Amino acid sequence: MDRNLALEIVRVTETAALASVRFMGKGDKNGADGAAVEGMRKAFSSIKVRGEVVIGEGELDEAPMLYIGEKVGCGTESDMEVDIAVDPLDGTSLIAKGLPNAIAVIAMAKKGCLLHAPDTYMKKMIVGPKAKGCIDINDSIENNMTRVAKALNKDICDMTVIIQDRERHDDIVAEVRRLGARIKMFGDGDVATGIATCFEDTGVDILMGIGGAPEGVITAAAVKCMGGDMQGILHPMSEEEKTRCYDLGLDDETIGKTLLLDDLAKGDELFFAATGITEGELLKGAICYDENRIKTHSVVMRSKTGTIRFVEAVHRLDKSNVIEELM
Ligand code: VTB
Ligand code: MG
Ligand code: MG
Repeated sequence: MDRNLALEIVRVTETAALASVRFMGKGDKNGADGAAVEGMRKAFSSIKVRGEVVIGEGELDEAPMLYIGEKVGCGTESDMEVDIAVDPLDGTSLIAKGLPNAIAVIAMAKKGCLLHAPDTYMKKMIVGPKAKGCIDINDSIENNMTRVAKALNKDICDMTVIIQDRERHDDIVAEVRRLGARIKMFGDGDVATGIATCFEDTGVDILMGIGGAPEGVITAAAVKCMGGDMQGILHPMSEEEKTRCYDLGLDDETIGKTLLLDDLAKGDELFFAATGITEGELLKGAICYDENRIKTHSVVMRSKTGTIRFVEAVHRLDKSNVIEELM
């Protein structure tokens, strides 16, 4: 895959962020989400790939744009066929309140390399590169923490576990407290927090808990690029969610299967990009300088070389047709 696609996809997440940041703190989740989706889709039209959305905003009948199965990109016969997974705005409730960690994300891979995850939950365990090979989602928290602590050359009590603040995680929280490790809770957005485990400067060592399955696949693409590790198990929480799994051809056995990093994001032809919308652990948010200029902060990665780039960009609203149309 052309390495420059990495830089192309940053434009896509940047545009989503620019479009949705206007909704910061306005209490309008749907408005912010709609703007991000529209921004992302517009930016896609100039990317030379033959893309198919495998993780998007839902089925055709429920999502007008970036629906699963939608063809995106302006590629022709000679251009690469790719799988695309998007979350134009991960953290709609975050942006609605102006809280940290809302991001626009995209993962792209050679066709067939991203798991077509149903819209349900996923149990996840994620660590950074130093602890690769040390996690087993079916083993106890204590055993996992012991192995990871050893790999990180830390005591368990100096480890920080990042957990989404939900009742469903009460057991995990209690067990981590019993073991004496630190906890950092977050309200929403487990793509940003999952990725944080792979950057030592965030101080976050491991993510545990149940979040969105689509977000899980997107996170896996980034974790792969960074050399970290992740395991997941699909975790439907209602009959309706189970039906969604069956509709995708999954049976009970497959639903309960442990998904390794390579099952989530296969191979070595993966790209990932994220742009901060509100400020976060890893990325600053989109900042409005004046009526014509907004600055964005993004990260873009490519698995083949493992290059991680942080891209700061100042966007001139008066000089870009795409962006101007969105404002
Ligand atoms: C998860 C997580 C997302 O929403 O989907 C979560 O993956 C939903 O959990 O990053 P609840 O149903 O308990 O709210 C996010 O945090 C934001 O979309
Ligand atoms: Mg979203
Ligand atoms: Mg999301």
